[in-house]
Parts: sequence; C-alpha cells; structure tokens
Amino acid sequence: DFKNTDAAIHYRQSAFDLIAHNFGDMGAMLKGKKAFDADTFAMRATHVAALAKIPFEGFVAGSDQGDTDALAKIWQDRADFDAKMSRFQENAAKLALVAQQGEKMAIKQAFMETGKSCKGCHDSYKKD
Ligand code: ASC
Repeated sequence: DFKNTDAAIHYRQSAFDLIAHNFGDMGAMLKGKKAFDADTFAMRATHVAALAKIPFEGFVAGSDQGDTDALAKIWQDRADFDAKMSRFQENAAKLALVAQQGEKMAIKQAFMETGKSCKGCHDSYKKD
C-alpha cells in the first residue's frame, strides 16, 4: 500500500526513470552511438527485466490525478493496460535472456520488440 496517490505516482515514475536510463543506453549501443559492450548491455537488460515488474503496483485507483502523464483511460481499459504491461515484462525478460547469450541479431530483434511494447503502451495511455 501507499501513503497516498502522490507516493504511488512517485514510485512508478522512479522505476520508469531507471528503465529509461538503462534502455536508452542499450539503444545507444545498438545504434552505434557508443561502443557495444556485451557485458554492460547484458547487465542493463537484466536491470530492465527486473525493473519492468516494479511500476505496475503504482497504478492505484485515483492516481491519474496529480503530477503524472498517466491517462485516466488506464483505469477505464484496465484489462488491456494490464495485458500490455505483462507483454512488456515478458519482452524485457526475453531480452535479458538473449543478451546473456550474446547473439547480436537476436539481441537487436528482442530490443526492438521490447521498445515496441514501451511505445505501444505510451501511445494508448501516456499524455504526449
Ligand atoms: C526509450 C524510451 C522509451 C522507449 C520508446 C521505444 O528509450 O525512453 O519510452 O525507448 O521510445 O519506442
């Protein structure tokens, strides 16, 4: 439980910030903006897979009100939101696994799939 909806918003945003930092660095490596380092990439993928499980808890009733980009639509289309969140978690878990195996093409594919699940949810449920 959270003290109030602001605490829930802060909790989920903290996790998303950590996810964005790690995922962004992975993207920079894949796009050649920085050197690809397999160990660092795998570490970040493992972080994202663990962090992906965090935000869900913060989407408590009433927390579309406050300092948040979360749309009220989340609570109206709850089953779809939950499915999209699960999909993101599954894709992130797969990415972490593939990253440890070190096959660059498989890594790129899994990274793109994960990115699609970030964007898919943002397009439906995040203010732009
Ligand atoms: C990121 C980030 C997102 C996703 C999304 C993927 O690095 O901050 O929200 O990737 O842009 O399409």
